[in-house]
Amino acid sequence: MRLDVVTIFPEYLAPLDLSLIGRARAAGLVDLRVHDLREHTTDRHRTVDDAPLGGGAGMVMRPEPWGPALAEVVRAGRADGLAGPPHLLVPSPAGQPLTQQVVHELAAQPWLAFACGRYEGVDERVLEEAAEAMPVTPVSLGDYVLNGGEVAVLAIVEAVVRLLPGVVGNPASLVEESHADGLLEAPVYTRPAVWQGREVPEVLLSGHHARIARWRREQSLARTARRRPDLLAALDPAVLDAADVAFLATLGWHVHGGRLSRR
Ligand code: 6GU
Repeated sequence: MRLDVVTIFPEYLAPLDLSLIGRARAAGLVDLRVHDLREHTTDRHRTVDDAPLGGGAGMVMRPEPWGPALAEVVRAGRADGLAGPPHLLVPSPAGQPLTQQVVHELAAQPWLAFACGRYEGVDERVLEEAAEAMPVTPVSLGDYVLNGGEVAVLAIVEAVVRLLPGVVGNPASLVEESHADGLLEAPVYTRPAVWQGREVPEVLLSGHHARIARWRREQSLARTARRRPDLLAALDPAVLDAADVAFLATLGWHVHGGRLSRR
């Protein structure tokens, strides 16, 4: 997978040399390139921002350097034999929420590019113009505000790259984790069986695989009901078996009109 990141702070992306992502890059599974937007400024002060037209607080990223910066990303990818264009992601608190489902869709793409905004955001015409040449998706990590897109890109790249074949050592771990099936995962434990007087749930030491699977399933349902009732309400009841439905009823959740709800 090819990844291009355009930013005014290339150093912010340094952690992508580390750990699992760093190894995936070294192994040639991902070709990640970071580009400095300021290389595409033409004025003496290498200005990338200006005041918002119409007034308001903060600064907006000027459009001028973005055209050539994105054109250079596309040109270089083509020269490297990519059947372009890339899918351009624009991190923004005003973007569409990034979910594990979206992450899976992104992991299936051959080429992603990221336009990191700082300040109050990027002049909207940059996105309009880019959208004539490539798919453009503003994405958000959640309902809070970061100072710029760089930290979001770190998160998005990690979420996507770990799904690529060969990156995570044991692919089974991707199936059991939170959000794989629309639920939060059950709590996990390791040795020692007693720590600070606290015991690991006895069922996990029983060796009884069916009982363990049922316990984990119920922990997963109960935790999701408590922490993320929105996920439970969005779940397709078709993924529930009779034991799930009976357990959820003990928590006050019932299937009604093809949906789960708490009554
Ligand atoms: Cl993707 N970018 C910024 N700047 N702030 C955010 C965000 C993204 N997601 C949540 N807050």
